Amino acid sequence: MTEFTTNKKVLQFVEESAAITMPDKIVWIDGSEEQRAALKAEACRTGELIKLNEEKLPDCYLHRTKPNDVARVEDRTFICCKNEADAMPHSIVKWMDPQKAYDLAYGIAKGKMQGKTMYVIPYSMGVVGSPFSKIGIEVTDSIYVVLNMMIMTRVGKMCLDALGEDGYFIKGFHCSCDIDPENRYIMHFPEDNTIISVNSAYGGNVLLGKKCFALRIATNLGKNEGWMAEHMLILGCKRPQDKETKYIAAAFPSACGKTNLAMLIPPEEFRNKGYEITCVGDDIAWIRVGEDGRMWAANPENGFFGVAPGTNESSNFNALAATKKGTIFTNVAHNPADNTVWWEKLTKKAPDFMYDWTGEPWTPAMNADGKHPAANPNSRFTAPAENCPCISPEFNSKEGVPLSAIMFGGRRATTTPLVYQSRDWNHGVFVGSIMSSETTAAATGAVGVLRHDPMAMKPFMGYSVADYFQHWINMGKKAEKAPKIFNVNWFRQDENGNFMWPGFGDNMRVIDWILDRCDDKVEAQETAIGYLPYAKDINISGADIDAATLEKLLVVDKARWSAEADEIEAYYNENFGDKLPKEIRENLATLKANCSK
Ligand code: GTP
Ligand code: SPV
Ligand code: MN
Repeated sequence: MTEFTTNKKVLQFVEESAAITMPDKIVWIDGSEEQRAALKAEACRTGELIKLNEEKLPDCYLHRTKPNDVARVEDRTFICCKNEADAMPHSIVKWMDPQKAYDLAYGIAKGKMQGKTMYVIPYSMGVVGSPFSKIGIEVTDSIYVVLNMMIMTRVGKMCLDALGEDGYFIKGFHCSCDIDPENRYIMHFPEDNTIISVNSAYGGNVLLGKKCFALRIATNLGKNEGWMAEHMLILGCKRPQDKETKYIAAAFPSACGKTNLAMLIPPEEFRNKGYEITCVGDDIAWIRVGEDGRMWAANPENGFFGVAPGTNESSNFNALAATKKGTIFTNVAHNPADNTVWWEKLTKKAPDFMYDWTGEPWTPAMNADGKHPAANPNSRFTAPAENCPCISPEFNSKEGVPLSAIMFGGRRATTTPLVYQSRDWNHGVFVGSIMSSETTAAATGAVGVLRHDPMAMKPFMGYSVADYFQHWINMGKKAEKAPKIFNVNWFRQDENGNFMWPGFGDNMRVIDWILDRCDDKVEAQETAIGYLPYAKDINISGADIDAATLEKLLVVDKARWSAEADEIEAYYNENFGDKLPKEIRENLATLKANCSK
């Protein structure tokens, strides 16, 4: 049937998918530049892509999705395993019986590729040939998906070669169908290593290597095989006082600053001393315990699917630089004056006339009330990792990088201090488990609502949350030299709703303290929630913050924490009951006792 592979399971999956969707033809994606160029030309012809200014943005394109299809749909995302208890309690992502799910999804997709082409994308998450690498095959009717996958993953025949005759792979079935939000389903079958996505053509719903595979399916693989799949950036930090680059992985919920932290440019004073941050990954980390007892992390992706609004030369110079060539923009505004793109805060002043993300004429006056931005708040760029000026020299390392620290962090206007360190690994797991964050535009639904989001993984765990906590505890036992665990909060607000911490590049000042703690080079104050810095040990010289504000950011308000602990207890009881690991329960008891002292 094809010269690409003789792997019977791959061929069978492609045949079965075609039997359901009935495409006019099937095209295998070989990863070649010729094929990619032809697909881009085809997408421009149909209007799926708009070619942008070749001088200013070479090889860059704009794509608009349907207005009903602009973000992940958590309430339509399902884990489909035989026993409901293996997926639950989960409260955001839902459970569905596998057979029911297959019938439903294949029923919806029946005949939906008639008159269309079905593309077969062989791809690898992770460097092909590395111990981290896992192969996926995605079938799709969308050229946009193909071109995005070619940026976000490693695509081509070498993936089929790596599979050989009998290797296992993750099946991804995507069919755009009618982009009908009422019949949109994102389904995961961890027992069959299968993903099905119907009626969407947006980002995390359809680039199946990303959240669906590298997190929801991979958490299951990791649980069974003894590793971890996490919603984490990975950065390298070189400091003048250290012999080697140190690595940190950090879990923040969607649109809470991973891409920004991963590509951080240190403040001038630090740069002059020789501080440097390099980016290994901005969204997903796969973590294994090495023979040396350390945890080693690798980024399974090959590009960045980053939030556009807010990205500019001063907030994230490196991300912006990464979007200057070979990039696909989704749902940003189009500036016809020079055929480029724009989004909120790209420049201080918006161009006088543009087409907004839906393609309608737009002027700045139309957004006087802030309710009609030119770019969708969840508009994105898909940029090749190799474009990023600060990409880590270890980006393609087969072993990954050894972690010194893990950070958790969310958007918390109150309560959570700028930074604190957990007392030990299990306490760190507790700290991750109690994360809450205000919701963002990255998923459909209300924005700014505080919700529990353990380890920033609530929408991405492929199995029961309590078992996932247990897996974290087990991994800590396995790693003799496990990283130290910290919690950060860049988003504390004052009485007037202004952010108190300058954030962005200035987050270097917190990382500096974290790495000093990892080396036992700085004292800390023991508090009810863990170790906090003494204000004098956070270097704020040259930063736009005064000493009094920093002091406020480092206060542990016991009354607030006591209320928080009660709320956490209710949340645990309601969701996990007896399944909650005892180590987590013990740490909750300690927090409660500390707050009442
Ligand atoms: P996903 O790609 O959805 O997983 O998002 P992300 O976690 O990579 O978030 P990203 O870095 O794209 O940042 C999202 C938003 O948070 C942007 O609007 C940023 O401007 C803002 N942001 C990032 N870092 C900081 C910070 O340190 N302080 C403040 N106040 N805002 C920040
Ligand atoms: C996120 O929402 O965390 C993202 C974007 O990284 S998406 O791929 O759509 O999930
Ligand atoms: Mn993300």
